[in-house]
Amino acid sequence: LEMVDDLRRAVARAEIEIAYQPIVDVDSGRIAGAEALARWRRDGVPVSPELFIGIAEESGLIVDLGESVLTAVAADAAVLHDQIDGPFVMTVNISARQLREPGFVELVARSLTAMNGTALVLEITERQGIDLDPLVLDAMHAIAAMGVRFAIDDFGVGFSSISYLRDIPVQIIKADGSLSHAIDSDERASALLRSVAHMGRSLGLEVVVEGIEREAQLTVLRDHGHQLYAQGFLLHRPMPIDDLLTTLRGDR
Ligand code: G
Ligand code: G
Ligand code: MN
Ligand code: NA
Repeated sequence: LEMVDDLRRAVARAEIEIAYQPIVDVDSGRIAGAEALARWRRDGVPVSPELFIGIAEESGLIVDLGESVLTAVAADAAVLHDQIDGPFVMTVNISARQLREPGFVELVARSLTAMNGTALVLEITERQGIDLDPLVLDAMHAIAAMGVRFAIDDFGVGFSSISYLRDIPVQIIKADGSLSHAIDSDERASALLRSVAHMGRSLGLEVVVEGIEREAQLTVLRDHGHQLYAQGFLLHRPMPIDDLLTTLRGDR
């Protein structure tokens, strides 16, 4: 059987699971939020997200998969809001395709209400480029008007990232892991990341640095002098919601 058929069935049966990777405020060391990452086990065997998200995008299934992810995240966020003190931000990856769906703005509105006070960020990647036609921009502005923020994911590896910052309502940059890879060993790498962080700051954006795997990389971020957020295997691996709740209880 084709993988896309199995994936379609898994989405219909709500078998897509969510792993949450905490996002840490570098200065305080505290968890500020988490990124929701879709996970699929096909006959018990985990399928690489790169693979099944790619298949979902090519087949159009990403619309139903994305709805299933947002709905599941909203339910988890409501539980989190009841059990954990203080503000918390859930970030969810979306595909540009979803922004063209007539029902998407309404889906986001419903999900936000269900989240019960937890903040929502939608990550869009510039990897394949986003066509910024009026349909997409109108949807983004309608969603932004609800208080949902947008993040540019994989920032720095695409081809039109800087013009996006001018043209779309974005409040957060997620610096791609390839930018942080050598910041603890290579002066050019750390200068480049510093420049991205300064640019974000001068545009009034929050900056999340991805791919932090070593203490020495975190030290570079701490020495940066401005508020940054970090995400990476050194800090926390993606985890099930129950583990996230346990981790947050220890963190607050
Ligand atoms: O979980 P992992 O880091 O392997 O994710 C691989 C890729 O899949 C990343 O680019 C991530 O943004 C993407 N991804 C994970 N979950 C989702 C999702 O729910 N929707 C979309 N559109 N992309 C996702
Ligand atoms: O494209 P996006 O940024 O959404 O991808 C998120 C993916 O990055 C997730 O699949 C997650 O598992 C992965 N990831 C998170 N932290 C690290 C890290 O420190 N190193 C590497 N190599 N991957 C990471
Ligand atoms: Mn992401
Ligand atoms: Na990224």
